[in-house]
Amino acid sequence: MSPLILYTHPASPPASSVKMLGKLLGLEFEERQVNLLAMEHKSEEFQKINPMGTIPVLVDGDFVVSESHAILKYLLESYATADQRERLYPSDIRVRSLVDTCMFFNTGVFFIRLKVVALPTLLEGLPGPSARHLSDIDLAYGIVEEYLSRHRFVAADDVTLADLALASTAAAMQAIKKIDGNRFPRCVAWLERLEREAWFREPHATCVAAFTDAMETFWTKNKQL
Ligand SMILES: N[C@@H](CCC(=O)N[C@@H](CS)C(=O)NCC(=O)O)C(=O)O
Repeated sequence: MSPLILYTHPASPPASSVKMLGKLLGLEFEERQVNLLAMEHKSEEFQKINPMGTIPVLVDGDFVVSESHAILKYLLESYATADQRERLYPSDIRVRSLVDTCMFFNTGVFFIRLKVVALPTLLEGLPGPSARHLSDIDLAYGIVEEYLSRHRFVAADDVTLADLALASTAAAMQAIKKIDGNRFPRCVAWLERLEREAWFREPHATCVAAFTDAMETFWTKNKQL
């Protein structure tokens, strides 16, 4: 069997969610680091692999899939046991719809609130988040808090793919705006609960350290421009 190739970056939350699932399922990835600062993801060569010019991208033999949420589902359907599949992406259509709701929220709203700060910081000299960025992030934490008021995890009482996606974003987001435990106590408790899981810890720690370092380094540099 050819190795699973993952185009990735250490500071990428969506790539981190894929690595978490890899750990949960016992999969090994051959990692290919993409230099975002050198705009490698927009090169002709990379865009042949992923026309969106984003990471992560998974290559499984002659099949290529991009978009972390699609990758999570692909890996689960292809490599998980029936029990793992049922737990992480339940077949009950209503539970599954809640998982999808959270994943679409992550891709369309939550992660975007991180990306609109991160990319201009790295590439356009943004010296720090604006008041609007910060209030938008708080609004998004409020939505996650509401999801967590309904279940122990974001979409169900057990971990699902939605937790991998949202928690990867939330963890890196702490570098931009910490979760206020008085306003969003369930969010804080949820992240702490996940941090106790071995499959979560290593990808989480690597991503948070790299993302925090990149933001702080560039904000310092950009303030001097
Ligand atoms: N919704 C996508 C987001 C992917 C994404 O935006 N990744 C970032 C790195 S964390 C990226 O490649 N940014 C480059 C760009 O958008 O130009 C996913 O979950 O895969």
